[in-house]
Amino acid sequence: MAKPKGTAAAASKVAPGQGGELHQTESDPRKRLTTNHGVPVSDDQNSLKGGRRGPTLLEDFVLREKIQHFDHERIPERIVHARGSAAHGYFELTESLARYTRAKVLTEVGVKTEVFTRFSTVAGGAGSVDTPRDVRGFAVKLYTKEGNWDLVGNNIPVFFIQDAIKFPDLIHAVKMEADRGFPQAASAHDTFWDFVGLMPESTHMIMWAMSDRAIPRSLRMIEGFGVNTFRLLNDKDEATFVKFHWRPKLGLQSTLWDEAVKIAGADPDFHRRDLHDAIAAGDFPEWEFGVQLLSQAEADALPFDILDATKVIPEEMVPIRIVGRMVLDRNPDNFFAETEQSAFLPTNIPPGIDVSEDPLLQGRLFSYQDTQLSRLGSVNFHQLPINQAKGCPFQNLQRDGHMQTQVFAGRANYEPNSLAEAGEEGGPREDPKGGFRSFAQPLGETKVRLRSETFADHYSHARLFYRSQSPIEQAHLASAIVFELSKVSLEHVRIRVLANLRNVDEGLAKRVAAGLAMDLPAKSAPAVEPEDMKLSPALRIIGKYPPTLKGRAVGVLVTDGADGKVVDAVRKLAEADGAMVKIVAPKVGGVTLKDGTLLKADGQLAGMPSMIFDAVALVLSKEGCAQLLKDSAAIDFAMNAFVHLKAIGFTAEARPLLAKAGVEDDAGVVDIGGGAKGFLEPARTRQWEREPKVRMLA
Ligand code: HDE
Repeated sequence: MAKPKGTAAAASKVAPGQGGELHQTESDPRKRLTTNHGVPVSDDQNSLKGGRRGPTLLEDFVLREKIQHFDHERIPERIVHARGSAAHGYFELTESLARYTRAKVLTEVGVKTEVFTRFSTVAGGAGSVDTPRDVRGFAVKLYTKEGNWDLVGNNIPVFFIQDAIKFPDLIHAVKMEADRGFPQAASAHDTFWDFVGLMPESTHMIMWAMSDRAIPRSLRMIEGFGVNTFRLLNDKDEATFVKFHWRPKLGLQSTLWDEAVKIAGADPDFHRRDLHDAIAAGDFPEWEFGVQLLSQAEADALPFDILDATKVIPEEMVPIRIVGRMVLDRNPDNFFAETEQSAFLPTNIPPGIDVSEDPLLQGRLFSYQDTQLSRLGSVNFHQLPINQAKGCPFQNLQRDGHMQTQVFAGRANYEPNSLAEAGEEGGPREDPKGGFRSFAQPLGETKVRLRSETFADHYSHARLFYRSQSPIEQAHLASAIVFELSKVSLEHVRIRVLANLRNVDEGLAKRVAAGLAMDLPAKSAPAVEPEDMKLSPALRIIGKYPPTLKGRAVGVLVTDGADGKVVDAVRKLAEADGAMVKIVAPKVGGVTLKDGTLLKADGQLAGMPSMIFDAVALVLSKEGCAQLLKDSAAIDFAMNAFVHLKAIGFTAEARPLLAKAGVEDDAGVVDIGGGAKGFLEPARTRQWEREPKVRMLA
């Protein structure tokens, strides 16, 4: 190989891109590139070599430091809830709970408390997609004046298991199978359903996980629940049981299964992008904060045990009191430093809030503190900026450890001490009155390793959930179980699940068996016969979101020669109702409209399929439509909008495309050539009555 010509000095100046203008020398010390130890760097483009074409020298500490730091950039991902998206915001109390608690965050009306909220999927890895069928984590860190309060919840109010000792088994079963390393971010496989079939206590949670709640439309449209029962403690140390709730202002909304699967391909970051973009656009997501409060006597009177996290307290039984709100109004500046390094601990509770004896919660009290050590690598993880107690300083006599960032002055690192008597700083002291106190729960029972008999009913609440759903939701739920069990290769596992389902609802078991083309097996024997509870319509999704386009997206597909007036009319109408409108065109540069003006596109057709919109409009010219008939992306655009039960507005020129995509006329397919008004009503909701025409449900 011929040596390049030129002198060594000339060669050393050649930067990637040749221009060198982005790599100018910086003499201002505040802007100068340095090593981690502050040594200014003269050349960030070339390593130090033994000659122009010679080997790189070990001496090159600039190169070594840069590469070494890069080599160690990744830290272990969370063992569960690895994939997450987060935002900053504030919590504001609207009604004081002073009668029940002395926690200032719940007594000082109008005071804004800074929060950091992280949403997550549970089973998938950090790089998995946003829309699998899964529970969503809903973890809120409130930086209160009395220390951080981490309300580490989910979007489903119950859980799979009753005792923390089963958590590693549950997670091993649901994650990718141990020998083959798949499936990723999916519960539809042998080991998960094997565990479920053998653990009837998971049945209630399975109903929720198979419902459309597990395939949310947006993180801005999920509910949040503290799940475990906590206590509030007032000034007199009197206790009240409490369940915590978050309610999205945009209403609870979901996708359809076929849609969620296709979104995963179209935009794996669908939820992360949606949250980020909404906040960036100033459309801040908001939740109401609510509590269900119960005295000991009220808890004792319930026909189930509130310490059992597989049970829900229907709001028809104990109403939810809305006492505050949370607004997320700022995106993180740095994903790693904030979203990734945030550490949530159910043990972070200010004075006036306390845990209960729920055996699931009790295990969590250990796990979260512990797991940070392998993930963040140091007992000082609370000193990371995102985890610091910002509302009040932390001060104690714990010292040193890996990555200690504090410089503690003085000798007071033990207590009691009398250093103050000699004029030295004596250090912080305990506060018996204002400090955290645990509820004086009388114990005094014999040590046992068993499950309370009050936890034995595994089916009444599953039945309550299933029977409380609307017919559409019941069909979706049954179909979800059919889908998941169809991916289970072990027949005995499917049979066991079916046998358990008969305890929930015979109709459900029959539907699932028919969907699998399997015989219905004998009913499994429940530990306790389930009871019929009063149905709870509040457990439904349908009807829980207002008919509005607020927070949703409308996609307008256009071609050259399209009528700009129709595009404008759709945009005006949808934006006035709160929607974000995106122009989709065959080419990203945009289209030339009928009147000769250029309309810029927000995205190209193949990259902006209709799955990512809540309603679509097809504003085409005759020639444009003729072109699109040859493009499967265009046909899919219309077909998917139709089968995902979305409103489709169209101009007459788009008719051939609709026909080719199999779109049939119904109330949601609206001619907007003469005016867009008729498009609004159907666009605000899904066309449920269309579903039987486009999908075979169980
Ligand atoms: Fe978690 N869970 N969990 N979990 N959990 C974790 O902690 C655990 C449970 C929840 O955005 C881990 O920091 C046990 C219920 C959320 O960073 C780990 C048990 C609920 C997040 C852990 C449960 C949750 C986690 C992994 C059964 C709803 C993400 C990383 C006893 C109330 C927080 C971490 C974030 C994360 C343990 C059950 C919610 C391993 C042992 C029930 C939202 O500590």
